[in-house]
Amino acid sequence: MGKRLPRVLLKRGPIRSIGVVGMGYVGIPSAMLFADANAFEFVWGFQRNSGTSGYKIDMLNRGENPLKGEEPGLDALIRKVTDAKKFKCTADYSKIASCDAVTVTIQTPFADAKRLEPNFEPLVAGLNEIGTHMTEGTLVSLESTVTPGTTMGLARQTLEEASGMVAGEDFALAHAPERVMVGRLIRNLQEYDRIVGGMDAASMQRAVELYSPLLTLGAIIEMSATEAEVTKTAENAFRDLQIAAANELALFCEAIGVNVYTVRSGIASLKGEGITRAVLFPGAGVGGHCLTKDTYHLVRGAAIAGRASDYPLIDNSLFVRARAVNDFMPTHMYHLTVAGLARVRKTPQNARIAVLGWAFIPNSDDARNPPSAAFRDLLVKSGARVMVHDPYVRVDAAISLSHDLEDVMSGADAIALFTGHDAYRSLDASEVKKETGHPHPVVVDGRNVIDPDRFIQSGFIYKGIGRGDKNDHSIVR
Ligand code: SAJ
Repeated sequence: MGKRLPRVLLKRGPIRSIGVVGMGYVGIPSAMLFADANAFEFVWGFQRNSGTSGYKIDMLNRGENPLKGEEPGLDALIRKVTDAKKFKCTADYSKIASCDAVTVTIQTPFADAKRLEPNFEPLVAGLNEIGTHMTEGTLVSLESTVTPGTTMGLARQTLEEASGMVAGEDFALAHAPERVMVGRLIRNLQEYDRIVGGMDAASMQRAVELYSPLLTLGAIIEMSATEAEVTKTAENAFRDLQIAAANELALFCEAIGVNVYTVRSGIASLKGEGITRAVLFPGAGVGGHCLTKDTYHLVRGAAIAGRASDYPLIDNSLFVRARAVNDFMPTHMYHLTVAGLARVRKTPQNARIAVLGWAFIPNSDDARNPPSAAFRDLLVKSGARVMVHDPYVRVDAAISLSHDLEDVMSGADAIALFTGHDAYRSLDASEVKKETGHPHPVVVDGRNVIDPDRFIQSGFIYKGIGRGDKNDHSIVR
């Protein structure tokens, strides 16, 4: 740790003004919570005035919430802190000069996950702006999910080059990954433990001063910046791995003709001191913005660290294998659909297929990396006509996405359930069959939302992920 930084921070005094760079799902709620904290005087929200997201600047300054979907407490909080003149959104990065602490909440998608190529461009652009305008004694805290080694590598270099200052001497640097989830952004920021990775003791102390006022139930967990990066990416890689294990078990149960859900509850009955079997749920695939990329960030970390070790090469990584299992599930849904159609001597060619669910999680409009997309593409390639329904996602002619469920199911030779929206749990088998107009339509359940026997008794050809006990049922004429 540099000797100079503690003195510089002492001279600067306590954190009073904060800058949050990137007004998205992470930046907006955290900026509002910082602004609402008595410990701080003012918060600048920085947003590039780009064609796609510049509109957020005026919305936020009018006290309006630019995020879609239900976020309890957020609308009121935005109005409260803007009325109290404790928050302002701007595209003018020079205001960073007045910030004692700057948090970076810029997205880090993968340009090409298969080649492990992340797109760090927006992040580097943001870091350059911060470096250009920040002043001595500023704390920069990276919240974006990054490849382990980025904070102490790329981020540190970019900030030092742009500012002409030295991290750990002239300014403090930390990584404090976000754990927000759509639908509970505010609650998560207040109640989840906060991993804080300072590059040195002074940076750590400064970051603890910044984040402590946000926490109600959550506690601060201190570690190094790189350990914080590994924690964040690994916690999602582990979730993806657990889902992949459930998916592989489901495929196995189909292969030997048993019900995976019976097996799952059997496994879950093994309880006791220190015994865990977190069997998650098999399904039609893994979508979203976190699990689909964080494994690749994690694994890439070993490559850029460049240390000789026994760590498996990328294609041997268990985590990357798990990604492949989860990415196979939409293809498995396609195979189940083809097998179902074959039972009534149909093929996907010219068939009309209804996809129920485009959002990647139930009862949400979040359609980032939807597993349904891969399924739809396979069917279109096989000459099928695909209609999509989702009650939450915006209507989209390009993928024939409609909010009219009857219309989407009308004439369908097969219906594939991709998202576990509550609306689909109450589908009435005979009603649905009437909508399709076929004596033996196919139904493929990717999220265990319907009762197989009800649909089989109504004359459907049923296929379900993990339902080896039902998938070869006799057809009820
Ligand atoms: N999924 C399954 N089986 C399961 C659980 C999920 O197939 O048992 C699928 C979902 O259908 C979805 C995908 O996986 O397509 C991702 O679902 P998710 O519940 O993991 O939701 P995410 O992607 O929003 O994950 C976020 C993560 N949060 C952060 O990165 C801050 C993750 O760490 C959380 O564990 C997760 O939310 C959560 O638990 O809600």
